Amino acid sequence: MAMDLTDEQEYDALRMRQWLAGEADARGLSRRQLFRLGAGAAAAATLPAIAGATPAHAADPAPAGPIRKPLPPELFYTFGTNAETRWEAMAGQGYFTPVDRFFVRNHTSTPTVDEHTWRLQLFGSGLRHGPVDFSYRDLRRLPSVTHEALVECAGNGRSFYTTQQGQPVSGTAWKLGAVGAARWRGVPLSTVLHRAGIRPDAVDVLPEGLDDEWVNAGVNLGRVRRPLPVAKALHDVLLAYEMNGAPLPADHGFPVRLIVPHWIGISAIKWIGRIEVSTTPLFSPWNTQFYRLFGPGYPAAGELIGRQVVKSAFELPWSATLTGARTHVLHGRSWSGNGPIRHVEISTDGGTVWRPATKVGHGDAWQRWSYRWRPAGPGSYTLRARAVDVTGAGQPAQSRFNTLGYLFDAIVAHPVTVA
Ligand SMILES: Nc1nc2c(c(=O)[nH]1)N[C@H]1C(S)=C(S)[C@@H](COP(=O)(O)O)O[C@H]1N2
Ligand SMILES: [Mo]
Repeated sequence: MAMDLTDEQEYDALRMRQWLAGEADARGLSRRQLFRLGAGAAAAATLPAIAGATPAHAADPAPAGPIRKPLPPELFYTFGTNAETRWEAMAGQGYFTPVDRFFVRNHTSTPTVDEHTWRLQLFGSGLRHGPVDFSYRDLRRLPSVTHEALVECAGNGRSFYTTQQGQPVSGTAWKLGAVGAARWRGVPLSTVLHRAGIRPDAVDVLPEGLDDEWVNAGVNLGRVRRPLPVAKALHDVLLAYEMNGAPLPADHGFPVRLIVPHWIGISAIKWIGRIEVSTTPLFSPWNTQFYRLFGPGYPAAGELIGRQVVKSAFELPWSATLTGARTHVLHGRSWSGNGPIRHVEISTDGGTVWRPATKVGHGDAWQRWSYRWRPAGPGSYTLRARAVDVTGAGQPAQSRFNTLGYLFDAIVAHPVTVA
């Protein structure tokens, strides 16, 4: 009977019913967006022009210096306001992704926020005694917890829709490097919501960033914000102020960001400034127009994305050259939004023979592995890795197409030359 609103499918179905029953609060949506959502109009009408595997969001003009940290080309591919980790830069690293190579996904640019004047403002119909503020010092004084968690963009792997499956999609043409693992320390969002006097009948929270408003295809969509069901917000979400043992870097949300374990990167609002707490469902373009699955076989209004899918990557350049037909130890990582990885298999012959990789250590964020490979001789090869998670979810040969290219989970064919 009780719905599991940490399950994004149930959450979305409920919200859609509430929407159609006129129970939703639609501030922040234009009348055109409302019309499209309510009428379930053809999803294609809401999409930016199909841009194919373009190197950046077609609609995003890149302002000068959107990212603060250095982006050396041996560590990153850069795409306008975004920077992707090169997987070869993870070779020889430990479990966590060092900040100097952690991917950055900015809608606009990294803002400068002064932690002395910063306030986290909570407000809305879901609070018992009206609006409440927390300073950085207030948060630092509350009991803290540490989570090992990934941040991964929902569009990670998007370019393979085009290069492997021949399907044009729009959005940043990431390979597999829009993901990173870190130790995040901060205050559970539940602690702050309870201190702020959250009402038992609150249903949604809407965290919002302090970065600039985002203009997409000439429409100002306002500040980056995406609702979370109260069930998830009270479950395992963190108001994080530390990343890998140091204060959050500017590009990753200083002074405070959300960490929403297992859910897509857009949930993890950086530079958080305000949280609306509401007794009526909330919507924003980030859960109506973007970060939904549109396309053949999906509902006209699209399907909400919550969790990430299963992926695997080799810690090798794209494409790689290995010297000598001798034994090479290949390293890589696999991960899933459903929980731990059960096993990983490797194919070096185009996907015919699969052999188990050896798991290396364990942790809550991802699974490291290694595989000894002795190529038969010099020549061209494709390496493949596929993982299965604790729920039995694996990696298919083909990923199910959606127009915005989210949730690519298929096995990736990694080109390698043995010289
Ligand atoms: N305020 C704000 N939060 C944000 C974003 C943003 O542009 N502004 N980008 C989101 C997206 S789409 C992703 S994938 C992650 C990326 O986190 P990172 O840049 O720390 O890797 O942040 C999310 N949080
Ligand atoms: Mo993202």
